[in-house]
Amino acid sequence: MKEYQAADIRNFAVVGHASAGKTLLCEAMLACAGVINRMGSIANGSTVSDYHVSEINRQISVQASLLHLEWLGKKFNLIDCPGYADFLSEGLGALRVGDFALIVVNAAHGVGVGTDAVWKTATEDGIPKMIVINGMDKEGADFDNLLIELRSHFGERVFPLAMPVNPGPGFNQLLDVPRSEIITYATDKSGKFTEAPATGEWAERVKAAHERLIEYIAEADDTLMEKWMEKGSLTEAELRGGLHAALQKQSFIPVFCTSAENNIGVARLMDMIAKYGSSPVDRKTVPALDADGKECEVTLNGSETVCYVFKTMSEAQFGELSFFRVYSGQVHFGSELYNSDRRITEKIGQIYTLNGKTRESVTVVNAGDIATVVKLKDTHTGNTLCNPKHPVTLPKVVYPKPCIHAALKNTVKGEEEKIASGLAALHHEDPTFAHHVDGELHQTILSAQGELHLDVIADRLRRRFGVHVELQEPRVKYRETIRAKGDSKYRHKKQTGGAGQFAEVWLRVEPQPRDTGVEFKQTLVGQNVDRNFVPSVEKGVTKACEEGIVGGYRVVDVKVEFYDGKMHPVDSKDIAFQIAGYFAFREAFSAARPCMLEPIHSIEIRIPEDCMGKVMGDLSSRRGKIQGMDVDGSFQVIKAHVPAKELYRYSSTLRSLTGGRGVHLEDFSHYEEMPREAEMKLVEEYKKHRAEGNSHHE
Ligand SMILES: Nc1nc2c(ncn2[C@@H]2O[C@H](COP(=O)(O)OP(=O)(O)OP(=O)(O)O)[C@@H](O)[C@H]2O)c(=O)[nH]1
Ligand SMILES: [Mg+2]
Repeated sequence: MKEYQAADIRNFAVVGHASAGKTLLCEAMLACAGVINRMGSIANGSTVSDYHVSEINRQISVQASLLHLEWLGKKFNLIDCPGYADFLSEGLGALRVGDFALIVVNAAHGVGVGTDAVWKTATEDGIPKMIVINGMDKEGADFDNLLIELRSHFGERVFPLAMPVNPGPGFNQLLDVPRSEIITYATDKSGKFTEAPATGEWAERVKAAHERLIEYIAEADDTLMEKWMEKGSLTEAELRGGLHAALQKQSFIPVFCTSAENNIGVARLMDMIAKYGSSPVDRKTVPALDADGKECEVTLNGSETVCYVFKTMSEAQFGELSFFRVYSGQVHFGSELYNSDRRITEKIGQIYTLNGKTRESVTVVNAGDIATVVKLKDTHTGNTLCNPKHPVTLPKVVYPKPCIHAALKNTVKGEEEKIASGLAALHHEDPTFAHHVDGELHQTILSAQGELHLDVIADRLRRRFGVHVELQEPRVKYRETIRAKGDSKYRHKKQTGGAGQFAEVWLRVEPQPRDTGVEFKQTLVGQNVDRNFVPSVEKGVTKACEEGIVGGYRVVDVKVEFYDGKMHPVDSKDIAFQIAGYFAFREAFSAARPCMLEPIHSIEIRIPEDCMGKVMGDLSSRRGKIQGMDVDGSFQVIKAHVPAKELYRYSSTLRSLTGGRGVHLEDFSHYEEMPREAEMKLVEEYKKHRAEGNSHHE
C-alpha cells in the first residue's frame, strides 16, 4: 500500500437524507477508480459498503462504511453514511473527521429532513459542503426546480458546476461549467466519457455561468479580485486556480449532478474533488485540551501523534476494529499510544485500510489519513490516542439523546449475564443507544434513535452474542393519586396461637400538587401510641404506596398524616404497626376518590408541509394536544403533548405517514389524570392479574 502525504488525501463524508443514492454513488466511484470491476447493486445486496446483514436485509445503510480509492494521484477516504433518521448519528463521526461533506440529494425527492440535519452538522463542524443531485435519470427529474429548492434552503450561493443536458431516463450528458464542455458518458456503467466544447444554447449558458463563477472566485481571493476589477474578467487558468479557495471559503456551494445507477457524472465529480476538494492541509490545526485541561492546538505537521477514534465496530472476521483519523504525527504498527480519555496505554496492532469488508494491511499511517486498527484493549468511540509523553484530548462528538424505548425480553432463562455484557459491548460501539434495568417496571429498557435502530440492536445481540431476545412494548409508568381527603382507623389484631399482634393506626390522607411525591407526617399528641412505632407505620405506608392500590402503580402526590392510634402493652410491636399502617393507608386512600395518572411526553415533529393534514389527524387520534406550530424552511415543526402510551413505535407511524420524510423527538413532560375509560381498563387488568395469583406487574 502506498503512503500518502496530507496534501494528497481527500477525506470526506458522503451524507444526506435516506435513499438519496449515497451508497450507490460510492460504488460508482469505486468502479471508476478500478477498485471493483463492476458495480454491485442495492437490490442484490452486493455493494461494497452495505455488506452487513442488517443492511442487506433492509436494503438501507445502517453503519458508516470506510472506503478508499486513488484518483488522479489522490487518495480518497470516503465514508458512506446512512441517511435513515435512526442512523444519522453515524454520520456525526464521519463529518468530524472529514475535510468536507458530500451531500447527496435525491433528484426525485429533493431536500429532506436528513439533508437539513447533515447540512447543519457540517456547518457546525466548519467543513465545506458540496452538493450532488443524484438520480438525474429518474422520470421527471427537474434540475431547475431542484436548484430553486436548494437555494431556498441553503441560500443563493448554491451554484451548479454541472448541469444535466438530457435529464430523465437515458440521461448521459452534462455541461461541465468550469471547462465549458459537454461531457457524454458511456451507457455501460463504466464511467467513461468523451468531451466536446459547449455550443449553441449551452455555450450561452456556460458563458453566463462563468461570469457568476468569476465573481465568486474573485470574492475569495484578493489578488484575483484586483485582476478582475482591472480587466473585467479572469483567464480560464486563473478561474481554476481560484476554485479551491472559493470552495474552502464557501463563497459558493457547488452543485453536481449524477446518476449513480448508471455511473453518469461521477468521474468528473471525482476530478473536481481530486483537483479542488479540501485536504487535511486546509485544516492544519484543530482545537484540543492538554493534560491540565487547558486549551491547545494540534497541528498537522506537529511531531507528536494525535488521533481521534470516530467509530468502533466488532466484526466476526476481524474482532474489534477502531476507526481513527491521524491529526498529527504518524501511527505505526507495533507502537504504543496513550488513550487520554481512558488513561490507558494501547499497543497498536495490525493497521488496515478498508473497502467495506475488504481490508488491506498497512504499516504506517501519516497525519491527515484515516485507517483502522484491530483489537485495542479498551478504546471506544470518541477517544483520543496520542503520544504517552504528550497527552491531549480532542473534543468529542456529541450524540443525540436516545428517545425511543422498548423493553427487551429474554425468552430463554439463564442468559441474563450474556445479555448484559452484550449490551455493554454494543453500547461502547454505538453510543447513540442506552440500556438500563428498570427496577419499577421489572424490565430491561433499551433506548435508541428510532424503532429500526432498536430492531438492529436486538438483531446484533442475537447474532453476535447468541442470546434469545425479543422487543416488547415497555410498560408505562402510570401513577395513582387521590382527588379528595380520606381517613382510616385501622385495627390489626392477631391473637390466635403464639405471640399476639395488636396495633391501631389512625391516619388521614389529602391530595398534594403534581410532582410532590408522598409526604409522611406524624402529628401524634398524648401517649396512645409509642413514638417508636412511627417508623413502623411509615414503612407500612411506603410499602402500600410502592405497590399501588387501585391499579398496582406507584402512589404519588399525597400527604399522609398519622395522627393517633392505639397499642397493647404486650402485643404491640413493629410488625403489627407496619401491617396496620399498610392497611390504614389503603383504606384512607380508597376513600379519597383515587384516580390514575399517565405520563405525557412532549414531542417535536418535523415534516414537509404537504403531510400536515395526515399527521395532525393521526395526532388527534392519539389524544395529542398541540402546543405550537412553526415553519422552518419548507418544513413544519409541530410541538405537542401526547400520552406516552400512544407513542410506542410512533417513528414508524410517522415514517409511513410522510413517506420517510418526517422525524420526531420525544421526552417525558409531566403526569396527567387519565380518561376514565382508559383508567377502568387498567384497573380491570390489575384485578385479573391479582386474581390469577400474581402479586405485582411482573
Ligand atoms: N434511478 C436511480 N436509482 C438510484 C440511483 N442511485 C440510487 N438509486 C436507487 O435508490 C435506492 C437507494 O440507493 P442507496 O444507494 O442505497 O441510497 P443511500 O442514500 O445510500 O440510502 P441510505 O444509506 O439507506 O440512506 C436503491 O434502490 C438504488 O438502486 C440513481 O442514480 N438512479
Ligand atoms: Mg447507503
